[in-house]
Amino acid sequence: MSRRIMHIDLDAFFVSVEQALNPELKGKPVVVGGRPDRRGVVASASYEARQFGLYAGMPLATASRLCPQATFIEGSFPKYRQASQRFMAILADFSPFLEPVSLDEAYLDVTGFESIYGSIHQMATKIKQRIKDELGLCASVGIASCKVVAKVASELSKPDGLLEVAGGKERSFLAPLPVAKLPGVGKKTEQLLKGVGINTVGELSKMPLSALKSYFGASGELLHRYAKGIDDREVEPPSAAKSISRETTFGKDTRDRSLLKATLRYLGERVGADLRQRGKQAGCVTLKLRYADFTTITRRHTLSQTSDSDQTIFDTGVKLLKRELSLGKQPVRLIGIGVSNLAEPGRQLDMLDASAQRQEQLNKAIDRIRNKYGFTAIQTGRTLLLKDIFPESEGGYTLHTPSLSR
Ligand code: DCP
Ligand code: CA
Repeated sequence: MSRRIMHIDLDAFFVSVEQALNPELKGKPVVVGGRPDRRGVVASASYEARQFGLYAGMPLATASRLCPQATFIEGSFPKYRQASQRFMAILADFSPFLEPVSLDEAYLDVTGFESIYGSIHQMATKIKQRIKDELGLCASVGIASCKVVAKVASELSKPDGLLEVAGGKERSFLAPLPVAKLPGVGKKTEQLLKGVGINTVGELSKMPLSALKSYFGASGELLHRYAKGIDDREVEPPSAAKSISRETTFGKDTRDRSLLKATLRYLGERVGADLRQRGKQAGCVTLKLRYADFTTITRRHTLSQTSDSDQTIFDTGVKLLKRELSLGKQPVRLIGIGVSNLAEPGRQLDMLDASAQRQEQLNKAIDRIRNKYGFTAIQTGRTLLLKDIFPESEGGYTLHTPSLSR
C-alpha cells in the first residue's frame, strides 16, 4: 500500500499563542521577538505583519521601521512549550506514528487511516478543528506519499491551509515551484542553481545526477530524489532516542572507589536494559562526573564494535572512571553513564565469537526475568554491594529519571 504522510505546522506559532491568550491582538500586525528599541530579531510575525514585509530573522529595528503600528512582544518560552506539548498530545490521539520535528511541527504516518475517518482529508480537517477548539491556534496540513512532499504542501497551503497531493502526482506538484521551496535548498544552493540557469524544482529534477553530485557532493543525490518527489524517510516516533543515560547524586560526596564502581554497574545495567528493550546497539559510552564543587566533566569512549551488553558498558565506564580518578580531584557528588551513537543491530563479526554470544544470551535472560519480576529481582555482584551500603536499596541516593535526548 502506498504511504500517506501528514505534515502539520502551526501558523505564526509564537504570535498565535500570544493572540490566543490576548484576543485583542487578533487580526493585527504582531511581532514576537522583543522591544523594537532593543537589539534582536523577529522570532515570529503575524500574517498581518508579513504584509508589511516582516519575516522571522529580520532585525527588530527594521521591522518597526516597516510597520511602526505593530505590537511588539518579548515573548516567553514556557508558554510556547506548553502549547507545543498540548499540540503534540492532540496529534498523538490521531496516530501513534508521530514524529515531532520542532515545537510547532510534526509528521504523522496515517497510512490506512481512511477506513477510520472516511478519508485522510477528513482526518486532517478533524485535527485542524481540535487544534482550533482546544488551543485557539491554526494549523496548516500537507498530505502526500512522503515527508518532503507533505512538508512542501503544508508550507504552500499556509495560512490555515490543507493541501493533499495525490499518489503519483508528487513530481508534477513540485515541478513549477521555485527551487527555494524544496527542503534542503538553502540560500547558497539556490544561488548556485540560479547561476547555472536552474530556477524551478522541475528543472532541478531534470539535471543529471552526476552534475548535482559534482556541485553538492553526497547531498546532491538527496536533492535529485527530493526534486522528483522521492523520499523514503520513515516517520520516526521519538522512542528512537539518540542517547540513553542514567545518573545519580550521592547523599554524601564520596571518593570510595568501590561505591563509585558499584553505582556505575547499577546505572550501566539500567542503561543496558533500556538499550536492549529498544532493540538498539550503542557505539559510544559516556561517563559523567560532578565533583563536590559542581565542576562537571563528561568523558566518552567510542567502542570498536557496537554493543548492547551490560559488561561492555560497565567495562568502558570503569576504564573512563579510573582514568579520571587517577587525576586525584575532589570527592564525587554525582555519577552518570550513558550510551549514544545508537544503531540497529547489524550482522556482527563477533556474533560468531562464543563468549560474545553467551554474554548476549545472558543479558537477554536477565532482561526477561527483570521484565517479569522487577529490576531488583536479579542483582549482579557489584550491585549487591549497593544493597549492603544502602539497605533501603535506593535510599542513600537520588535516582533520576532516565534522560533521553534526541
Ligand atoms: N522561530 C524563531 N526564530 C526564527 C524562526 C522561528 O524563534 N528565526 C520560532 C518562532 C516561530 C516558531 O519558531 O513562531 C516556529 O517557526 P516557523 O518557521 O514555523 O514560523 P511560524 O510558526 O512563526 O510561521 P509559519 O506560519 O510560517 O509557520
Ligand atoms: Ca510554524
